[in-house]
Amino acid sequence: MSTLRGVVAGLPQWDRCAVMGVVNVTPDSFSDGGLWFDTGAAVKHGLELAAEGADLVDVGGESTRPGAPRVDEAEELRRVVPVVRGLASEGVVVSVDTMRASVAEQAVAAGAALVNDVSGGLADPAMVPAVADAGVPFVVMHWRGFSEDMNSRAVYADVVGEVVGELRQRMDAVVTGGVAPERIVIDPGLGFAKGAEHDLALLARLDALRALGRPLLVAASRKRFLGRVLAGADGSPPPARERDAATAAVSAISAREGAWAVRVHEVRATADAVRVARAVEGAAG
Ligand code: PMM
Repeated sequence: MSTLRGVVAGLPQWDRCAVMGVVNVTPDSFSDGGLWFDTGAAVKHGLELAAEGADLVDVGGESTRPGAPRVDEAEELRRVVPVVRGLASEGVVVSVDTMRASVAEQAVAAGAALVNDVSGGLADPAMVPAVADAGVPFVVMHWRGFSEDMNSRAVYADVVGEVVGELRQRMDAVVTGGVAPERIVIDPGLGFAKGAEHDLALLARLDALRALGRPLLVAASRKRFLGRVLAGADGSPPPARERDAATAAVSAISAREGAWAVRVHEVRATADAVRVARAVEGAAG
């Protein structure tokens, strides 16, 4: 089974697709902004996600919704570090969602086991050396620029080929920068400089991403492309918080296609989905 999904050095090994629950300590994330903005509420929510079946909890302090402005460094540290410390001290495997080396370093010092950088190390030149020094796993996501203007970069002749090629370049650069290859996780970056048709094309070809040879994280939760898929006859998408059943469907598909982990806001349904996928896998012998 581990050959199907791959192994990430420095993290526990699960016998199925892992579930990463999301805690956004932000006032403005697109689906849950403001809900867990206070440290105590954020830690409580992370513990609830773990109790519901999250194998890892991803803590972020900067919204990356399309058009979002950047948060200031001191504010990001203030949001993220105490939540990471609170969850790690309770035994939760914590991932820190940040584009800043300083936040990654302080989060690792507070107990984070994984650095999840949506820019794949491009936003902050100090990130790759910091992760290499810390010796922790690193999520390298496909990224073409900051959220403020990323939609204008959603131009592809061959989205699967271009995303795979750009991710390969980032993986090479990250390894050259000193991060051990066995600590790298890759991620197609659904919704980042991508339209709905691009996200769906990537989900249809997870095999091409897996061929990069590293464990694959799929983060589809509540994203715009699901709004498009679920839109009513008048074309209006359901609100983000009504996309959880669709998210769990993507989790089942991703798990069946060999994803190492799925990143979701609502854990319960996805925890079931990955277990069903595991059971079907087991029945195939
Ligand atoms: N998407 C968001 C935030 N962090 N991390 C990874 N690795 N991959 C993603 O696709 C990703 C991410 C944006 O979604 P949110 O605002 O709902 O957290």
